[in-house]
Amino acid sequence: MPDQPFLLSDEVADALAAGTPVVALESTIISHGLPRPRNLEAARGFEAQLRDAGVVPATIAVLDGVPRVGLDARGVERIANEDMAKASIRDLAVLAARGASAATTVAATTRLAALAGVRVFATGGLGGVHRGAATTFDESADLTALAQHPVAVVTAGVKSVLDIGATLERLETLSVPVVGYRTTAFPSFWLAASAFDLDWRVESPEEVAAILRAQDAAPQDGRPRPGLVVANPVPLDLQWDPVEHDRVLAEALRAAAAAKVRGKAVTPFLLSFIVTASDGVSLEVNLALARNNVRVAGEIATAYAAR
Ligand code: PSU
Ligand code: MN
Repeated sequence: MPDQPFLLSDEVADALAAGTPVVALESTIISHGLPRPRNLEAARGFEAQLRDAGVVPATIAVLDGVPRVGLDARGVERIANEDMAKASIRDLAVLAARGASAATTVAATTRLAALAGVRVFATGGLGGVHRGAATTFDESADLTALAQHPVAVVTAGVKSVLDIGATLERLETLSVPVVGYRTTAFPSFWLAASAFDLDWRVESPEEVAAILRAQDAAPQDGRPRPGLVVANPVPLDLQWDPVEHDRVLAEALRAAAAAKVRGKAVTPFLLSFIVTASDGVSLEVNLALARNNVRVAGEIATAYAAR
């Protein structure tokens, strides 16, 4: 068993020591959220996008039992091409004991980023409260992870396959702040808006960095420090056609119910069903919104590092 809870790559360790901006990237979007071979292209693309902006990428995954913050090229290939489990926070110890590999969800990535001292994280869409959660209790650990770790996640809202209203209510209860990035409408992943409005709108990376610094300056009384949700809508001209979106979504929810998909298989099932049922259109939108999140996260990390 490893004697360290996680391993930092040399590149990420050097960046953190030097105060160079770093952005965490999750691996479940690569292993379970995007189809091969576009997933490997995407994983490499997100890293290249950050490097081009002078930001060090920290892609996070568990390889052979060891949580890694920052992967080498081989590690990036492994998360894209190996069949690995999808790991939340609770799975980390089991993986360590078995020496097994897994992609990390937003929850597990948030925790590992926090342990490493990475303050900004880019994902595609945050997990949340599933429809029917009142009876299934299916609520992503992404929400509780953000209540307990000081990491800002840049997300295109949550997928419309979730119960968006309930997700926002839970974030309120959990005291996780949510700000709209140049919007007052909470985005719904493939669409730039949803029916839900936000209290706070920010206009610039500097404004987000100021919120992070204010969080850092808050009294530390032993209570877990919360993160921040930066809701960053897909650009309007790149969003999915709303009519097609509604049609395919309804079909996907019916298919998931018919196939009796449950628990952590629900999100990957819906995403892959929707890619097929939309003839790949949803995939292009998914990649576009993820790139947009990586870009904004890089800008926020840069503003935050410029202290
Ligand atoms: N949203 C996406 N693509 C994804 C995910 C969410 O558009 O791949 C992944 C993220 O890793 C997120 C996880 O943390 O799904 C949530 O899974 P669950 O609903 O089982 O908690
Ligand atoms: Mn779940």
